[in-house]
Amino acid sequence: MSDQVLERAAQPALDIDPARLLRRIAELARIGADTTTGGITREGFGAADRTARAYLMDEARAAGLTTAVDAAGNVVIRRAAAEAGERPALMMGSHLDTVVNGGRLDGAYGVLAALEVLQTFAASGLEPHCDPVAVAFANEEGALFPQPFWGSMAIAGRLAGLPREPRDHHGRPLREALRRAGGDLDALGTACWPHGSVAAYLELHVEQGPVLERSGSRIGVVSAITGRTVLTLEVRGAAGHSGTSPMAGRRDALAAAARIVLAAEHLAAERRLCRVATVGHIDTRPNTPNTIAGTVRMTVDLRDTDLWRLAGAEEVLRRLLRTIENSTGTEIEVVAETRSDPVSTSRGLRTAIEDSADALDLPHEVLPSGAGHDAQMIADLAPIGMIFVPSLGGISHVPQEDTSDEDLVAGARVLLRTALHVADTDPADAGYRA
Ligand code: HGY
Ligand code: MN
Ligand code: MN
Repeated sequence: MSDQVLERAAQPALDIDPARLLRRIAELARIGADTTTGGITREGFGAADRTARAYLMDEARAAGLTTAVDAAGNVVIRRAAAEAGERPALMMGSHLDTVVNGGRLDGAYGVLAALEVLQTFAASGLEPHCDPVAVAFANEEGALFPQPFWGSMAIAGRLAGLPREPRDHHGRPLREALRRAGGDLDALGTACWPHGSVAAYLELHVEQGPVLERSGSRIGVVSAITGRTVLTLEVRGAAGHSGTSPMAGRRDALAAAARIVLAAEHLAAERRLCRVATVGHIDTRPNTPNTIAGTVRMTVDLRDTDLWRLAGAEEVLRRLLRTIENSTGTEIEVVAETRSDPVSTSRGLRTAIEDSADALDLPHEVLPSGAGHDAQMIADLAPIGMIFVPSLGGISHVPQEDTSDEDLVAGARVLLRTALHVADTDPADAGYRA
């Protein structure tokens, strides 16, 4: 990293404002909070998610920045003076939506740290080679509308991977919910960023696992992000009276679904065909104690950093679905599927992140991400870099998800320094492209 950048980054003016960052994290955590469980629920394009987006845009505008919502519902924040497309963007961001009853940091931390870095840039009067931009990607989790990475897929131009008329888990169309969030399903193509428009993408995120806490590292330098296949299944059987229907001849959709749950677990845990496999969502109808289940809607989430292992596990699972269909007399249909390929981060950006951590005297280590992130979609457009901070207890997607304030601030300082390095490097000779 050039002395000039280091010297400038060391100046107090080029530090984030820790109190402002922590205040915003605390304020945002109140939106969608469940006071009984302590968890946060902001399902993508739901009411709480819209409130969170409005909060972010209010904070950005109060900071003198400009905000826009694209056709996919992504929130894009720029410095007031910057014109879109004038120079390649240094994109930073993450997501505001959460899983059901999730934590306060997954996604939200990265968005607010990106806002903090952008605001610090704007206040510094710097004229960087790249235009720093903060983005809150829409519907990363896919908790309500099962199209995870919706917003980042749109920005990356992966529209073919998105359904024409997306529906939520209850079959309700996305069109109206997207419009209420400021998007427009018919203009989705306008959300795509052209190739060459992004010089680099940086995402700061909580690790969501135990590695950094166990090793004592303060900063994680992400080497690769896991591949992921999510199949949404509809299991159709025959509802009936649980007392008068003989066992022989039943077409019990929930019994078939139970076999699918165990088959998915078995192919990862025992046969080790992929790293992990999870059925996290199951919705049985009519869901009454004395009626045999007629239909079940469920998701199977397969993950691996090796694309071939992931594809092989999916093939075995699909064959098992046919076997379960025959043995239970049900029909099992894959009604939606989303795939995200495993991606590697840019070596140059990993080095820039390591240099930033070293300059701040923060012990760091390189590790893969078992969680998926918007970064793996933006990897279609630009070199990506991901920075992790430790998760207390190594847990996430639960109300207890937490990270110390010191680590939250340290991560944002590493993001700032790395952003300064990238913004100071002429994209034409940017070594981080490797
Ligand atoms: O599920 C994931 O890996 C991420 O939290 N969206
Ligand atoms: Mn998540
Ligand atoms: Mn996340």
